[in-house]
Amino acid sequence: MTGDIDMLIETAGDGLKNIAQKVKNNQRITDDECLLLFEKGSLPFVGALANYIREKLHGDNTYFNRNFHIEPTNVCVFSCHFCSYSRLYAHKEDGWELSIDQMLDIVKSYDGKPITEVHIVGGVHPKMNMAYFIELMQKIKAHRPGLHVKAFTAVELDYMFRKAKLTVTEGMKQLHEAGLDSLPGGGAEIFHPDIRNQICADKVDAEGWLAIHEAAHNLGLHTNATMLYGHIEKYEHRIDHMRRLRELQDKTGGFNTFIPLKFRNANNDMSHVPESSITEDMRLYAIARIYLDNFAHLKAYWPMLGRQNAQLSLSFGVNDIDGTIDDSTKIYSMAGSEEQTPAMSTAELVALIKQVNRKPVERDTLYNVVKDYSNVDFKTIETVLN
Ligand code: V47
Ligand code: SF4
Repeated sequence: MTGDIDMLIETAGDGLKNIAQKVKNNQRITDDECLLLFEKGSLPFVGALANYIREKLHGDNTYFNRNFHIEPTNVCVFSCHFCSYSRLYAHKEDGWELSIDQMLDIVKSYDGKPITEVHIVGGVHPKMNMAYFIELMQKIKAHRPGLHVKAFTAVELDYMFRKAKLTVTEGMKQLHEAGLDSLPGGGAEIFHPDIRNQICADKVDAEGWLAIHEAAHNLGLHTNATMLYGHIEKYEHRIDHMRRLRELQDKTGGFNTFIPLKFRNANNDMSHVPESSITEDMRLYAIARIYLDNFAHLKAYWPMLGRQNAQLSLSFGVNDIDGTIDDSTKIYSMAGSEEQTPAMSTAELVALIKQVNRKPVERDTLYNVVKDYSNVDFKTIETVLN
């Protein structure tokens, strides 16, 4: 591994040589250096550096978890141009809204199954308020206290807290007491106002998103961070986005993982914008791994990227491919992602990771190891699959 990086340092051009040397010395790269990577770093160059970091941090370990999603509604008061999923009314077209009992029934359908997390996010429904979600949290916890509840993007929370006239800290405290354990990373999109105002002008801004995550971190909750990339943003906007995340992480240490989300262009107002290439996707993963030196984990969300590209990403800095999920998540299938019914069994996930010679490790939401599958015989897994 050290040999490989020495070779990169020797053969790279001037600016890139310094970056490779910094990576070897465990030093942070600057925004200008990050821009140089985006503009001049070849796929093999950034890939090798990112893989060096990935293997130093995690060896071959590749994490996944066993989770399921609940999407309470796709009715949404906002109108993000990239969104293929939201509807104005539940009773028209393919809109839906779930009652608390319907959501509880989904939770109950996993009784007896070794699931560790439920991921709850959806549209911002004008009638689903704090009281509604507090009751939902309490009922889920009463039914299955050990289930980790990762729920609500900062966009949903901002709307809920403002409507309830609560400060961010007070609102977060109330939800936490009711059973909320951590926050997913959605709603971040691109922080820079020049882009944000063009793609999702009416929802919470960068400062609001970051304040909500900071308040969660201060209460001891961990959260994730995403970035919706590959549409109208420039490299500078990606760097600005990651810089804000790196700064907050320096302050709180509360982020678990960074999840780049590739823009998919089916059935939305931005269908004329071409999607990024796989090469650009892999370069982005690698550069994010190099730049975000204070994030322990980098996740590729396989339902969005597709299984084979998720496998590929494991050589470009990614060490987590999310979970088993199930087919209840519609936000990506409606935007034209590879996976129309995203579901993978544990055996399939393990096989996918082993196929590219990495070690599958089941984790919980907070990255505690649940089970190491590295010594489970591949043939046994294939037998399970066939
Ligand atoms: O914020 C919406 C994205 C996000 C499109 O924290 C789109 O573990 C691509 O954040 N093309 C919500 N992306 C989902 C999310 C998430 C997903 C998986 C895991 C975690 C986690 C968080 O979905 C939105 C938006 O950025 N999105 N439309 C689209 N057309
Ligand atoms: Fe609503 Fe989220 Fe879609 Fe924006 S991305 S319109 S906030 S559901």
